[in-house]
Amino acid sequence: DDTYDLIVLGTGGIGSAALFSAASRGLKCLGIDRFPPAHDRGSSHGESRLIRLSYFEHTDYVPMLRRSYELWDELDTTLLHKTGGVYMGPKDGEIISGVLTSAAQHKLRIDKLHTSDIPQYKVPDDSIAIFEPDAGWLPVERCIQAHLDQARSAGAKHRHGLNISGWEPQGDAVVVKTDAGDFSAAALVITAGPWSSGFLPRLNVPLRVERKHLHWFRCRDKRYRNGFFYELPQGAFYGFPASNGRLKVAEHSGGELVTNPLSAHRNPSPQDNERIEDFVDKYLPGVELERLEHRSCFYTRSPDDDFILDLYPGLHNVAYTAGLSGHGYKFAPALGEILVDLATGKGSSFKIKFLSGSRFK
Ligand code: PYC
Repeated sequence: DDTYDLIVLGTGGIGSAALFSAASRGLKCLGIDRFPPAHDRGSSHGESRLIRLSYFEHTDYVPMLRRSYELWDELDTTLLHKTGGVYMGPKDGEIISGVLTSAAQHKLRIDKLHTSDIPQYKVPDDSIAIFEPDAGWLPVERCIQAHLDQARSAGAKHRHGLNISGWEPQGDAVVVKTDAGDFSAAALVITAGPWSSGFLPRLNVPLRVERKHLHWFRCRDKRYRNGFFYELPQGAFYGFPASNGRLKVAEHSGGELVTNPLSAHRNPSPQDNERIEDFVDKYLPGVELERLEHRSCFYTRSPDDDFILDLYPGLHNVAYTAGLSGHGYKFAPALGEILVDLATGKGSSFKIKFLSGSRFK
């Protein structure tokens, strides 16, 4: 029978978590995706994602992050690597002032560092460094696989390799149309990443898909044990603890606009390479300028870089998130839970008004 309590359209980073949340509450649910689990065509691949609690982007993300920390541990205690994170930037810059504001409002643990404590990171003269012990990283592909495996163990169906042509409300239900037939459910969660605009015609908010480059440089220096995030005049850069003689580093800012994520080329331009090499050269003195690997992924940016998380206009049983703007993966379990709550009429106990789809009007 192809009728479900809930369907998840798109089982990448966030959809896999929504499917798990739905299945673990005993809902009869189906996840559908065009690509196989933990694929590299969207925004949730490339070994690792940062997780941080003292959130500089907005203080209202913090309660959702606390919930995510709990849920990551419930899913599998080996996923979240709490290595601590170092933030570096001007005192009144976006990152440092945002971290301090969130820490003060939510009473979070942070420590000011002396730049001499962290010689492996070069801190510009006008900047300060803050350590957050609760920050760390997540092995993104393993996390997606864990959500899907545990969703299936709890009874969810998962189908990939299906082209989804669209969805529509039909009476009280919602029908998802695919090249393998139609599937119907009482509720729908849409988590389509860079393909969101095509599945959310009534959202009417421009989403910009940008290509971002991930680089792994040789690093034999054992002092790189933390996640890190730099705000510099030339842009924002971040990276991970070194492991197996490699350190992953990337630029959060910049990136080319992409019109079709499926056909977009994946290569860094000479300028992309120059920017990352210049960053590594100037700010990570123990990292060697030998690049061992490169991959690319996409950010889907909302107009203000905050997530969009809401019910679909005019429907009480269709919830979506889109425009996670390159900082969403760490929230996956909390977002999955909130999306299922919204689509099943429970509302949310989190403050999510600042993420509403109508805030741009
Ligand atoms: O959310 O921490 C983050 C992040 C860093 C770079 C991209 N996203």
